[in-house]
Order: sequence, then structure tokens, then C-alpha cells
Amino acid sequence: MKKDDILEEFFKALMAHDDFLLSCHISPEGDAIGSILAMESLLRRLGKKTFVVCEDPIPERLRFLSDQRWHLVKDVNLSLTAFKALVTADCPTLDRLGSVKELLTPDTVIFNIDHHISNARFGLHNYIRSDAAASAELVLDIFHCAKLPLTKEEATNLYVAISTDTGSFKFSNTTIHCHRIAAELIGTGIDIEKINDQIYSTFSLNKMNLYSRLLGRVKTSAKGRIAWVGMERRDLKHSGATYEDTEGFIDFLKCLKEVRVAFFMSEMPDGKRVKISFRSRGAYDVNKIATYFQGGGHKKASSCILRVPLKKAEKIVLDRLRKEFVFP
Ligand SMILES: [Mn+2]
Repeated sequence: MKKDDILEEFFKALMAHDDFLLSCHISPEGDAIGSILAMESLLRRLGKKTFVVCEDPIPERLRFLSDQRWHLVKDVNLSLTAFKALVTADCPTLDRLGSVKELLTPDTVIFNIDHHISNARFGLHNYIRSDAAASAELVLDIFHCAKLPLTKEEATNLYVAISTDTGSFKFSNTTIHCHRIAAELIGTGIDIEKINDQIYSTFSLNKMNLYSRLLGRVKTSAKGRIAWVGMERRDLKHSGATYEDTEGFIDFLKCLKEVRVAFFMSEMPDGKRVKISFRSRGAYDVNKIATYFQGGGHKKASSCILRVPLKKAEKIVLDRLRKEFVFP
């Protein structure tokens, strides 16, 4: 089926339902949040009953998006019988919904909107395009289908989604189409200076202090082609920073001139697991590394979790990188 036919059919199926639960993956980021909030608004404007529920809250730096509609699964007593349909966005598997998955019944009709190449196509209706830089591109397609002009709030949600998934229109997934979409969104009159400042350039002093500790500890190998930092729980305690504050540190680490692969290891709250984020430059596919450790993501940005102490995680990851990649 052609892309347009798939979209039309997806939209038609959506319109056949009246009540929607909307959700995305645990630890939601810009694309998941922006896509779900815009989708919720679209369905509501079309006269549908909607309810957004997620395992985790919107992170602090994205709290300027309208979060009054964002409900945590632990706070709501949902008898799902009222909701016959579920819309997911940016969620590659049902397991990534976390405890929201437990709200589903065998009869729940699932609408799955995503751009992950690894998407498990778990929906009865799937609108998946791995050529899209963000799931929000697909949500915008649905707006076009509905022939609804975007409100400023919806445009802000979609702009944040695409901006964050393309690293502020800098990653290699940024296409002409992304810029055309950005132009359409900016055309609604959204304040991109304010949005960008809030997403990328607003640090607390505690976050600065955390970065300062971590930057004093950068390690490199393979003539600087690999760079990494390990963060212990006590780094957060000493700096007063939060896990959320560590987001973006990996992109900073990748700035090192010679680096081809950078990784950031973060000791998790239980002290028993380590979350590892990868970034790469050039042809190095770090999705392969993350997938090897049962994680995932994209070619140049991925992550996984290892159930070992920090020191051991460092050794395991370095061994894998040296096995998988040849560094000039
Ligand atoms: Mn995404």
C-alpha cells in the first residue's frame, strides 16, 4: 500500500472510534510527549473523548508544555472499559509502555504511530515511517488528513518533538522535510526563541556543578576515538543535581574533537544497574552496541542497561566497542 493510502486508512479507522486513551514510552522525552499532546488535542478538537496516561511525568525542562492533561498511571483509577482504543506515539514495543500495558484488554484497539525502525507493529492499526526524523512528523500528517489548522499550542508540541529528536535540527536525520515542517510550525506564530531557550539553554547551578565534576573525569581510548564518563550516585548527591540533569551530558562529551563513539554511564538509583547512553560520529552504528545489550535506539544515539557495578560496566562496554568497531 502507498504511504498516502496507509495514512488515509489509519485516519479513517481513528475516526470510527469515540474514546481514546493516549500513551507513550516510560521516561518520555520531547518527541513522545509532543506527539502525544498534539494527538490528544487533535482528537479532542474532533469531538472525541481523550485521556493521556503515562508511567512517568514530563521532565522538568519540558514542563512548559501543557502538562495539565498528563496523568500518571499510579494516580488514576482507570476502568478501561470506557476506552476502547489506545493511541501510542514513539513507542517501539508494548513493553515500553511500562505499567500502562496492564490497563489494556484483549479487545483494546491499538493505534500505533512511530518512526522507530524496530517498531514491533503491535497495533491493529499501524502508521509507521522509519524515514521520519520524529514521530511528530507522522502526527502532523494526521493533522493534514483531518484538515485542521494547528493551534499555537499544538505547533509548540510538534516543534519541541522534532527539535529534540534532531538535536535542534543538527543530527544527520534532519531532512529538508523537517525544515519545511518547522517553517509550517513557526508560521503559526510560536515563540521559538523562548522554546529553544527553555529546552537547551536553561541550567540550574546544581546542574553546572554536576557537569563540572563529570568533565573533570573524562576518559579516552583508541587515540581519543572513544570517550566516556561514569557517574556514581554520590555525584548527584554532592552536586544537588538530579538524573534529569544528566540528560544532554552525552552530547557534550561527543563534542571532543577526535571522538567517534562516546558513552555515558550512570549508576541507577538501586545501585545495582548502570544505564549507558551512546552517541557516535560518522559511520559508527551504536544501535548495534545497545541492541547487543538488549537496549536500542538509533544509529547515532542509543542506550541500554547493564545489571553490573559501574567498574564492570566500563570494561564490558569497552570490550564490546573494540570488538565491534575498527578505529583508524
Ligand atoms: Mn522519536
